[in-house]
Amino acid sequence: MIIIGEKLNSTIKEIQIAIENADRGGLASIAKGQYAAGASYIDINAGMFVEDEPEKLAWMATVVQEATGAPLSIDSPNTQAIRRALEVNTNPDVLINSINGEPKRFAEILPLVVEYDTSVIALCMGTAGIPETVLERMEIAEKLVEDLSKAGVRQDKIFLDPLVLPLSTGTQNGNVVLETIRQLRVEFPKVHIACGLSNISFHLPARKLINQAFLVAAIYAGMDGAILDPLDQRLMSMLYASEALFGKDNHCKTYLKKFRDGEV
Ligand code: THG
Repeated sequence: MIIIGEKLNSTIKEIQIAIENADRGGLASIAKGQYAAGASYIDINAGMFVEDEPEKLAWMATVVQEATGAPLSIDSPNTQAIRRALEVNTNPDVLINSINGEPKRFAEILPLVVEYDTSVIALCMGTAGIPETVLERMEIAEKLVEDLSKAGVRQDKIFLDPLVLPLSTGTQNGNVVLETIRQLRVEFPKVHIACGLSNISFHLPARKLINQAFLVAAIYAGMDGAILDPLDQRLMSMLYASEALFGKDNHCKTYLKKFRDGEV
């Protein structure tokens, strides 16, 4: 499972304050914690700083790299901010979060993917926003994979994000995303599938419980990446148990190791 650590996001108040105060130590310790807890990528997001986003995101990239050397997931709607973060990035393994089927966004981000030889999260949405149906998401995913492949992006550098809508706004929203994952896995065996977990539980109590149940089902459906909080030990335990259960952990090696290390 490719884990993208979500904690360094300016929508979290504590992180926003740490960025405002240029608190290197604070950010560095959360980055180190996530990396030690098994994150493959550290997501950085400075979206709350609309005007200063490019500068803040580049600063976050520098701090995280100096603290951990970890691969970054550069999370921004702002092309200039992504470019600034890529300019200071030193790890050849880097993920742009994200591109989508909207022609303007696609045309802006693709040159960065190619120039910096990055991996990229491709959202299953186009100009009309997040589609209601599985079929519409599949059609967008097909075009994204085709267009990225034509530009020379290898399939194992593409992460399709089926996009998660809250259960609180639609009873079938869980089924829609799980069925999208299942069909994506059949159609694109070599492409990664990753999504953020927490949208599913928006506006519900005991959110972590719903997020955990969703994680198990999504792994079963074929998801092999997730944007989550790797410092949440219960969630990570559920992840290791699920990978063992669904035949993704040879001889339960990872599960056993995590148990011995006291992480499960
Ligand atoms: N897909 C892609 N990128 C994304 C998302 C996605 N980036 C943003 C978001 N969704 C994923 N990142 C976060 C970051 C923080 C929180 C939720 C999603 C968050 N954190 C709280 C905290 O840590 O204090 C609470 C965590 C919790 O509920 O346990 O809310 O879907 N491509």
